[in-house]
Amino acid sequence: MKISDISVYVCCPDRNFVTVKITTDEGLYGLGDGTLNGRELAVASYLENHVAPCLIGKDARNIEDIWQYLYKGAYWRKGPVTMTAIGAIDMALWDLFGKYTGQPVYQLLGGKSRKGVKVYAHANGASIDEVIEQAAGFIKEGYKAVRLQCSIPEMDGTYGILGDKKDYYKMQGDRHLPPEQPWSTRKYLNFIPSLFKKAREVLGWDVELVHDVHSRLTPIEAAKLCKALEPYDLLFLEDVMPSENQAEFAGLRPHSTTPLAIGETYNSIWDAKTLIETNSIDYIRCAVSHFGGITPLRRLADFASLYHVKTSPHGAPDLSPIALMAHLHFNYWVPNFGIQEFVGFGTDKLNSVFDYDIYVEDGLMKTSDKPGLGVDFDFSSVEQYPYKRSYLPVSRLEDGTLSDW
Ligand code: GCO
Ligand code: MG
Repeated sequence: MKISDISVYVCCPDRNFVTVKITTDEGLYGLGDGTLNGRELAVASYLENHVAPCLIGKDARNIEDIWQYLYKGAYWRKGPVTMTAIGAIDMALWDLFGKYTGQPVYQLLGGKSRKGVKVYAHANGASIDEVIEQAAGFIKEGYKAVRLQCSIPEMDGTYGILGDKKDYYKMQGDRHLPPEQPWSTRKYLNFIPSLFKKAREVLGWDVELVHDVHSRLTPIEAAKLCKALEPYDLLFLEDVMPSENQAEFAGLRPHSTTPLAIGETYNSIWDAKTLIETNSIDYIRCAVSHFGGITPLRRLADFASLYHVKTSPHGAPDLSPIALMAHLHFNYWVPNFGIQEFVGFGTDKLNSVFDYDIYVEDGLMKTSDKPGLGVDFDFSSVEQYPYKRSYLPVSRLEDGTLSDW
């Protein structure tokens, strides 16, 4: 089964997505997600100009060798652009191998370890009442876990809830440049415990609650928040501070039993190694696309399992349904699975472009037994919904200083 063509498709059915199609001489094709929010064309170019030419003629079944070839063979290792490109190729190869063998990918990984994949939904709102009302709706639908994000009073903008504003592009203005949002750590820290206090009062204690800090705190502020939220028993607190300095996380642990999650921006096991082996985190959130594919994610999960760290892959709307399907297969199998982030089924436009086989039943995500990843793509969407430049927002403190995302 030799690779005969690799094509890259960039389209924008309400958001930009980069899709890789690997075709073989037997006429089969596999799909991979190469979307890197705000830097989509860099990955597309890396794939088209630097990766595709090297892979034509290679045996598509040699997934591991192709991964090593693209990682070790490039000399310039790691980095989000490189690893997202490798991730897209790796996903497409697993999809292909599934189609070639007639097996769903979870079966090739070692089979199902569970009935379904537990997910957490997103409740986002402009006020505490709005957030809690949304969360209550999810619980009624059967969800067992919900992430709560709320706008901070007296702070313009919508911290943590931008992704759900459907006119995402409008916020970026006519020139499509990064929107700017104000940030005040003091206002945030003064407010956020009251969200969780009210949530427990109204929603009770059965539901698992999550919150994402988006790396905005210093170590001492992070310790303060972990302690303040401890009474509300979170499943985890995500990205409580930036992690370039992995060693800093160990210092947080003695302050609080609030579990910690991190990893959505990581693209190599080296980004997580110290955090894991010093028992500094509880959940590792690396994504199949940005981490270089299913192949390295397996190695990460096995390593994490030695330290009781569970997986919780990133599942924001800027990962395409191809990555979502890859996560679903991975999560069905991975022994130390924790929970999957899930933001819902996307807009009508998105669903007209991607045909993906998932459903959620009693808070568990499931798929049927289609070979490969169980996802297809409308290749004409590139003309119908062409790429639109887009950026994540930028944060500034109230005095104008640029702050962490
Ligand atoms: C999450 C993420 C997203 C990211 C986005 C960046 O946990 O879902 O933090 O909100 O900001 O995926 O591209
Ligand atoms: Mg996050």
